[in-house]
Amino acid sequence: MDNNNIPHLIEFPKIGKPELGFISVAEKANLPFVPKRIYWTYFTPEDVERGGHSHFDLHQILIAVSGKIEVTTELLDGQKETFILEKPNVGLFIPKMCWRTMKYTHNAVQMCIASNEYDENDYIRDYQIFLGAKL
Ligand code: T46
Repeated sequence: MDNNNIPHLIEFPKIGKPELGFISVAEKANLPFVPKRIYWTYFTPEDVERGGHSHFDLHQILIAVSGKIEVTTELLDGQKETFILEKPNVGLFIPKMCWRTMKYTHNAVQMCIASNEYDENDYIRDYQIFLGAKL
């Protein structure tokens, strides 16, 4: 299976040193797709679970630029995984047709690098419809 069909972590360069701080960079050379949108999620109460959907066509990379995010993923073949994001230089690649949920610490800021513009028609928000979908 192509690596771009399964959720996986991407480590971005971490430039700097503890005495000065760090900078991480996402650019063409280390991204699996050309981004068309970037958005960020913040101040999510700790008892709220976000996500609960899949996308027909969208690829994404989630990065906890601050705080900690627990992400669960499920592919159509039933493969389930849980990822903890808590390093600002590490992102989670989420392919299209992947069900996901996210839980956040209150200080978490989730940056999402997305392969397409926002399109509500690209969402599958019903789990049973997701399970019945064919690739
Ligand atoms: C995803 C996970 C990881 C917009 O109007 N424009 C946008 O670009 C986005 C992302 C959202 N919205 C509206 C649509 C909904 O009314 O904001 C509301 C919440 O969006 P959503 O249900 O997608 O929120 P999350 O946090 O559950 O999911 C978000 C992404 O939207 C989604 O693509 O995979 O983060």
